[in-house]
Amino acid sequence: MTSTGPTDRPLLVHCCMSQKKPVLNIAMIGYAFMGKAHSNAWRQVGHFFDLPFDIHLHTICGRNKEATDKAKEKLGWSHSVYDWHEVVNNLEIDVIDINTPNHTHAEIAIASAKAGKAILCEKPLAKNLAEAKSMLKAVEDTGVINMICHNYRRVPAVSLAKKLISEGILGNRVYHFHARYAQDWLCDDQFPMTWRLDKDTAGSGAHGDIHAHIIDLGHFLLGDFDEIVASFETFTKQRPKADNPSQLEHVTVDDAAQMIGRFKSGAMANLEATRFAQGRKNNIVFEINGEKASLRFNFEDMNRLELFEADAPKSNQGFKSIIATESSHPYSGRYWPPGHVLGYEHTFINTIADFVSAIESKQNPSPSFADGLKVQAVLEAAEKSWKERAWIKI
Ligand code: SOE
Repeated sequence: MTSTGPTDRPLLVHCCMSQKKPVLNIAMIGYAFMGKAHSNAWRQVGHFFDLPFDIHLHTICGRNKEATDKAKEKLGWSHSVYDWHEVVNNLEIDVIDINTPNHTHAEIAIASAKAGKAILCEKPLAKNLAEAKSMLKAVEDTGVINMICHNYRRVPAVSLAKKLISEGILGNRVYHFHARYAQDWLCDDQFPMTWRLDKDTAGSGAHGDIHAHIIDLGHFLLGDFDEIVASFETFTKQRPKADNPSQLEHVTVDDAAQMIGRFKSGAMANLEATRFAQGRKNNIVFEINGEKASLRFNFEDMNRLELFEADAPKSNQGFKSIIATESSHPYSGRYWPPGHVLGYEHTFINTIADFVSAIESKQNPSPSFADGLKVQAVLEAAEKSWKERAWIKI
């Protein structure tokens, strides 16, 4: 018996009573940090969400045979291949999950779209705006389901902030969005060169890697930016070569980025991303100040959302701390009873759960490639601003 698969291609469905749901065959390209996080999410998602498909970790793909074969065993994939064209051209594969260095996103995503695959792509969407536009055109021309993995939207406390904002908790006017994404893994000037420090492979440094996340959170929580001005810095200009530490190589991307500006709503924006904040391992903080309330989030305490309401009685007014683990809070009820806190890995499980639901409903999830393009437009406007030392309209 055959039926149409999740991406409307013929799918051989084994007729046996135990298999009540069609199988969604996943191929993942890349096996490093994000490959590990995504593999865990693909393995776990069906344990916590009622999905319309059985998820099969079909094939993992990487250029290094030994490392890819090891990742296949360790991360729970059925097959391993060493050329991404094999999974894109494999008719059994329904989904391509792209976790590769930024310069390969466009070529792989465009080929995957033409092959009719649903696509999940790590951020940033591309190296630059032109590539991002070509990716969006490819998925729009082919109609495949597409998503960019801005996983921090699906921290339950962040999704709760979005829900409260949508319900009007901030009042009619929002005054400030203040956000910072700070890491410290490059403070050691002997840390060797990697692809993330080379403009040809990464496109940019902290800017596209982590500024992208808080730009997306700005879009998610408060809407589009109107105009911005930005500045960048590369604190360590040269680093030891990974394969020959006695030789130095030029760092061709930013170590830190700053951006101020306005949202179309009129709210003021103040963002900063850095890889040089000693002690900040993966610290995302934002505070939103509105007419009626303020919201504050700190990823180092990711289950908590702080809320100040101006109309609360003066006698007990103050920031209250909401632990976003109630079943009524976004995603939280899928896991454990209240108070049993969640972690970084759950943001990927939540993201992939919504991606799989989108494949069934054939309705693009958010953030889609169109949202990823909006981030890319802000990233590029910021680089233009710094180059011209000028304010730029988005
Ligand atoms: C490196 O900065 C990195 O792995 C980012 O690329 C991820 O998006 C972030 O979640 C953790 O840090």
